Amino acid sequence: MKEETLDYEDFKSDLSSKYMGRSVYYFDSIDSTNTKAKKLASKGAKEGTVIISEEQTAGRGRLGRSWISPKHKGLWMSIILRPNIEPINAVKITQIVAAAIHKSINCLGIKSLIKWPNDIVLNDKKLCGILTEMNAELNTINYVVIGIGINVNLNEDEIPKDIRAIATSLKIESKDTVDRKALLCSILANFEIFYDEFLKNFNMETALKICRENSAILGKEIQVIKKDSCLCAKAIDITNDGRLLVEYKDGSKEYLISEEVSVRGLMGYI
Ligand code: BT5
Repeated sequence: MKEETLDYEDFKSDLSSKYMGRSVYYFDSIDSTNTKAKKLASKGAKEGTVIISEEQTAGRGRLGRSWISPKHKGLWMSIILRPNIEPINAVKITQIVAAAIHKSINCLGIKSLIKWPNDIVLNDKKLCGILTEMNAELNTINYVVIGIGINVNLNEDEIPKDIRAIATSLKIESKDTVDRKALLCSILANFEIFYDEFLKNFNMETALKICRENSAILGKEIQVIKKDSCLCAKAIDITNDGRLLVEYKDGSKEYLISEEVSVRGLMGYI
């Protein structure tokens, strides 16, 4: 049986967005869609351009970590954005993307949660990771690349043993194969709506509401992992500008910025 593919011709008739995903670079295999997106963005690729690949041979996570991306099993893609905002505000886009992905997954009847800053989780395991990268001058953004990796139809034996305890897929959890094309179109459409709302008046209320109401960590004890430290804290709130407010055991509070930290539950991944 021929594998379902994610070339633009395969999904354009199902896509309702105006510009998100209307210019698509499609690959059967690539090292990393984010790396390719950055190259294309620096050559002038326009806002909403999507780079999508059936597999990645060197998929990247944050802080030099790797992202496994087996062929035809997931959504491995990057979106090029050119927001006219201060560079400091670019991190907010990660929350907007997370909300859009969450909404699309929920529409499938699958109840995922958002783990600030960049994961979507299901049954305490990671289903999706977001990697936001930016090229900017002091006051202007040249481009932002949003990398999205969603484990869609991986079977358990297709997840490497060393991350099997912390990773899952939509298929594993729902016990059903999921239509990647429909999910892709839904994410692009939802993201365009939230992103436009954000650009119009810096309003990310809809996205933040989704992130707060479906948070995997708010109200819970978590570990705040920085370069040289790991402290226990309670996750209190996600602020209007997308930072995580935590309270440490000694009563002191801190607003965390996504690039600086990882958070974990006290027991296992969440
Ligand atoms: C992330 O990093 O979660 C961001 C992942 C972004 C991947 C997309 S795919 C398309 C685009 N092109 C790229 O090259 N990247 C983006 P981080 O929070 O650092 O999590 C990475 C960690 O997640 C790894 O160290 C593993 O423990 C785990 N991991 C690796 N592959 C995974 C997978 N497929 N599913 C779940 N967990 C995974």
